[in-house]
Amino acid sequence: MTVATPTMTLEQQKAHYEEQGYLVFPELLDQQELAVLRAALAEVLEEAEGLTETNGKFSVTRGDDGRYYVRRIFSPFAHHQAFHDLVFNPKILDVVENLIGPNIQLHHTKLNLKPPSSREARFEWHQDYPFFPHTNFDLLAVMIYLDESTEENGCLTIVPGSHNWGPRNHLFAKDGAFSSQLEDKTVVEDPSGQIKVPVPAGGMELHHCNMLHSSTANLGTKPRSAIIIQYRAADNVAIGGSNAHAGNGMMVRGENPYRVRMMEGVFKLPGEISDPLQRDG
Ligand SMILES: O=C(O)CCC(=O)C(=O)O
Repeated sequence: MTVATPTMTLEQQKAHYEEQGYLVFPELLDQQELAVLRAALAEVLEEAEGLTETNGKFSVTRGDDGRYYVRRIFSPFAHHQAFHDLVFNPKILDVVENLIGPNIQLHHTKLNLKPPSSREARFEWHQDYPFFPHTNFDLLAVMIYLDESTEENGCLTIVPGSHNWGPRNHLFAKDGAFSSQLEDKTVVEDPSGQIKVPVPAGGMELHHCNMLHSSTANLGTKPRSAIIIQYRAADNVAIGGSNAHAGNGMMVRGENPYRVRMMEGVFKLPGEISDPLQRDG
């Protein structure tokens, strides 16, 4: 795994992102910043106590032990000041600006939780772009880890360089029973091109919208929580998928150019996906 550190120049970070489609910053947040986010998570989760069904704020799943667990908080940005402020954290935006330019908008936020005893809290191989196609590919996911993510508790697996293969067709799950997945799985059959990306608590991984990625269920005993922030260049306009998220289209840095940058191509649109968990990749 290549790890981006403060010793990697901005040029090197950009070159690595363009070639490999991802970057990792194992120590992005300090202990104080991490503690604030973890306290915010605990506070928001208090509201989900006793919940047995998914609602507009929480996606709930039943664990192997029969208990109910939250597996996703939708739009955490709107539910706690600490998550709101994280979206504007200059340490994140400096990295993002170097990759997609000075004018940056929020697309959406989500907070994925992998409770130890849930085989369902996994993600099949997918790319993000097909879930919310845009007029260009300057769209990326920033994952900020609130717990250490390891191979045991379901860290990300990626195919470095796969973002250069362009968007692939997906079979979109229409309800909670299945996870959306790639139509042609042969592209992820060869494990030699895949790497696991463990990240310490407080670290950041980011990946291009066409990066092929997946993650297993949590097979360990420790939870794995990560907040995901999707940013896009301000001249990258959504052309499909679900975009009705809190803060969608909000400028987080720079100025709105009120201009659209279009790419040529033919892309499958996701259509209507009723399950909110499946809608956002
Ligand atoms: O949380 C993970 O391990 C992967 C998340 C992901 O790919 C997604 O939410 O689209």
